[in-house]
Amino acid sequence: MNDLIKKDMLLYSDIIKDDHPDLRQKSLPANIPLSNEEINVLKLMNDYLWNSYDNEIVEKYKLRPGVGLAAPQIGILKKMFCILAYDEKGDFHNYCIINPKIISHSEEKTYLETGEGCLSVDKTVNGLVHRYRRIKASVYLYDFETQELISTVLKLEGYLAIIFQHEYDHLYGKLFYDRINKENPFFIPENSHPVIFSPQDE
Ligand code: K3U
Ligand code: NI
Repeated sequence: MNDLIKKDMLLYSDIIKDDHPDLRQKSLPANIPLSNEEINVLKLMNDYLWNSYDNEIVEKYKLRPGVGLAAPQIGILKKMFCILAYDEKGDFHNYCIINPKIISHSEEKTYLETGEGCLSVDKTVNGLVHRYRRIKASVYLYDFETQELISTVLKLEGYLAIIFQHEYDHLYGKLFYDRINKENPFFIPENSHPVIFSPQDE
């Protein structure tokens, strides 16, 4: 696949940036069952996200933290991504997603008031990204503990739905800033409402 899979840890420098043509390609489906190489890639991506939550590791290796990472961002054009995040209620989620397909979505949209960022985009891009508030997606989920690959339908809403759609876009060569209204970056359609994060206990 490429030399990355021989590594045992991903660094921020392994993540390609938005001037790289691979980030504009459509990815191919992963093998079902996954090959050992594909499992290694998923593990590297998921570990990067876990390391993002460890301040010591972040400092030591100069990682840029993230809540999601897609295979094309490390130059592997396969339909695979990982999500590791707390939702707006404070519940923790970790998914390794393979061959996703959004099968339905709400009419209602949602957005982050602070806008979106991307580990493949070095600059701050001002503007809002409106995405479906609720989505249903058929996916395969990989569980590293049981080594099981299960086929299921994921139902996500709010912040998790935003992260899913951001990562899903990476599989189709799209970047978050492509979706910002060019004339009025802060335009809010009538059917779009912000994600409200509940205050977290100290
Ligand atoms: O949103 C970020 C974040 C980092 C630490 C704590 C909380 C949030 C960083 S940017 C990010 O995680 C991207 C990662 C990407 F692009 F490489 F996949 C994912 C993302 C950010 C914002 C909205 C949706 C998805
Ligand atoms: Ni991104």
